[in-house]
Amino acid sequence: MSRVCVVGLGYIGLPTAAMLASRGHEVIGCDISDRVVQLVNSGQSHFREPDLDMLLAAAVQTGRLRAQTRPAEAEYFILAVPTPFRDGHRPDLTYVEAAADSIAPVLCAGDTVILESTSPVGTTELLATRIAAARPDLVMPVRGEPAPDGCIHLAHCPERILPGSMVRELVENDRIIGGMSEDCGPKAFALYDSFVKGRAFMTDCRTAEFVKLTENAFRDVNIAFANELSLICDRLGIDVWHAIDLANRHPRVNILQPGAGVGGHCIAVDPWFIVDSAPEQARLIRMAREVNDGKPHRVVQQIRDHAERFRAPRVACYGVTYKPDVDDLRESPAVEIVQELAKAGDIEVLVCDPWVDALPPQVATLPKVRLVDAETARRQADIVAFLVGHRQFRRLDRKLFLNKIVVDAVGLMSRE
Ligand code: SAJ
Repeated sequence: MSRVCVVGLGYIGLPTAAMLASRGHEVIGCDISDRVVQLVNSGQSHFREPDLDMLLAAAVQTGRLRAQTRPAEAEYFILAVPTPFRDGHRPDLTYVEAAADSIAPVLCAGDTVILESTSPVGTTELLATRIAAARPDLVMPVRGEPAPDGCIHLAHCPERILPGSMVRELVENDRIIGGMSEDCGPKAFALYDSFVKGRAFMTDCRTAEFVKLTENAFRDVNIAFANELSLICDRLGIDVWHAIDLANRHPRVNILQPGAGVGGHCIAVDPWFIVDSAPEQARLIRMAREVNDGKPHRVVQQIRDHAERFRAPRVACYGVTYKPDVDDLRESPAVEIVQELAKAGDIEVLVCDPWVDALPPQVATLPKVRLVDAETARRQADIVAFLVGHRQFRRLDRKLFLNKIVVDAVGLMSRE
């Protein structure tokens, strides 16, 4: 068993830390937030995720996981920090740099540093340069060359787990391990081997970085195709859900589902890293981002068109999270829709979502937005907008909405 320091106790770092502890490793979890550190040390998660609470409580109770605000000495370091973008969709690597700076003082010869954050191509090398600058006494591997004796081992092992199924996918998914040099991959693999049942595939760090970005760009492009079909079907008066269902009866067709837009902190972000690194070549990937980013505005327009006929329109928005059956609000297109609707001040917006117990901060201070239960929303609204297909909404009796104007961005009224 090893001593592992996990830097960043967010959506990826926390389940990973708890999982490692459950397999007998001694885990130090680090986070810059005192609140997160305190919660974790009391065995609680700061977000809802099936099976995580149990895993985490056990990890803390057994003393195998403890959280603190600074990294400590360990044989393995896993960096799971955010990699957002800044203005102009340029990658913002300040969290990776800060994580590198924070571990540098406690690194010892022979340690292994694994970057799990989804990163633009070249980030693992940047990490090496950053650590080398802070610790000139340490030997760093050079990409494509054999690792020198006693060097720091560096690898990119991108996370791939799906919010809502994280604990299961952490164990079952195959992993890509991209070593800085050939000897780095097996070092990282030894740690993952203790809990991953899926297969591990070795490659170099640049390929691993690219593969992860490709996975999310693939999904984004495919969702954009479905969203584009929804715009075309609106124009042609065809039920897009029914049309997709029928098209998917073809053995080689598998169209995804249109929605209110693409949210979350991955698919709406990562494809931009590819566009940023190869702007002239990544035309389809950029276009998919634009189609998906345009979808919330289209939904707002549909609602506004209906609202015109009311003097004081009331719109019920069903769902504000970024996707069904999670409490995660990051980059949520539904929040964007509520915000855009409410900003003009002429529409009253009733928000209902069984997964949240407070209005998202972006809309909480807007004057005409209220959080209500689903039944109140239905009774009081002139227009009902289905924005997220939560399971609680899928169970709603469609007959109750027959006398309402419905804008159904997620096909709740069309599905069998
Ligand atoms: N969505 C649609 N239509 C669909 C599927 C999804 O509109 O048919 C929307 C969702 O409502 C949501 C967004 O797309 O707003 C993204 O949801 P998602 O479930 O497709 O993906 P994420 O962002 O929750 O997680 C993704 C996963 N990547 C892939 O499936 C390729 C996950 O495995 C990654 O670990 C994660 O990104 C990440 O962290 O990168």
